[in-house]
Amino acid sequence: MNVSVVLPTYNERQNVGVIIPWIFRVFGVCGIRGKVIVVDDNSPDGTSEEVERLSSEYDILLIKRKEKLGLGSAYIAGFREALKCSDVVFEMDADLSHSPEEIPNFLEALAGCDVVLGSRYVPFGRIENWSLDRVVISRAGNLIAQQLLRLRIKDITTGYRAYKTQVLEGIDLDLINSNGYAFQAELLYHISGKGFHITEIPIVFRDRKYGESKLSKKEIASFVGLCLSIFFRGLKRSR
Ligand SMILES: Nc1nc2c(ncn2[C@@H]2O[C@H](COP(=O)(O)OP(=O)(O)OP(=O)(O)O)[C@@H](O)[C@H]2O)c(=O)[nH]1
Ligand SMILES: [Mg+2]
Repeated sequence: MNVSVVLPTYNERQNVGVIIPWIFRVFGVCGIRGKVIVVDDNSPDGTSEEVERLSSEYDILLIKRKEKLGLGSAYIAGFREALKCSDVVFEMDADLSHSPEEIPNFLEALAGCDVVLGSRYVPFGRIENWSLDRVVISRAGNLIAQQLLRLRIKDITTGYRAYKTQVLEGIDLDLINSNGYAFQAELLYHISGKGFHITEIPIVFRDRKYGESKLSKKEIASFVGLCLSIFFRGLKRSR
């Protein structure tokens, strides 16, 4: 089984130096044949130079984009490459909020379903060190998405996920409109519409130590806008 981990990065120089070797350590211990696909948007802090340095040691594909084009389109660019060479595709934040140690748990759960979501909001899932306002924004975002998209999923906005390749092949990625954080919810909406089996497993989410969050008010507004537009108008789903 070939596994790809897609890591979108914007100003994550310090974090990639830790997370990439850590992912490959887990691959080694668990006997996983895997590669990391980094999608970097010309980070001014030199993230891509650090990734290039690491690629002399590890199996990394670096996709360099010219400017900050958004999280959603970064994932789609990474998925398109991953689909050429993988059976399983992971999404993971590069900022160490998601622990690579949990990769084997995702693979175990994936044996019985099509998509595994790393959930902060199922029993034994939790968040460490987040400020109250971040918890409230995340909880509210999930509540809004659950109601408006009619998804019975506890953590719709999680960015730690594993997909069987056929799931991403079965979705028309060109139909996804959201380019920012709303991408996660919109992709799940399409996946659940196709009837794929989605499972949530608990994860521990830790606040980033280095670098800054890219979650802006504009991103929050476009997330709410996506949920409302699906609720009122529906969205064309892939067939
Ligand atoms: N390529 C690319 N990566 C991005 C972009 N925006 C965010 N990312 C990356 O996507 C991942 C998640 O973004 P974060 O800023 O950590 O956002 P978050 O995890 O939702 O929020 P925090 O908990 O506050 O960090 C990180 O690895 C970011 O570097 C973007 O426009 N382009
Ligand atoms: Mg983060």
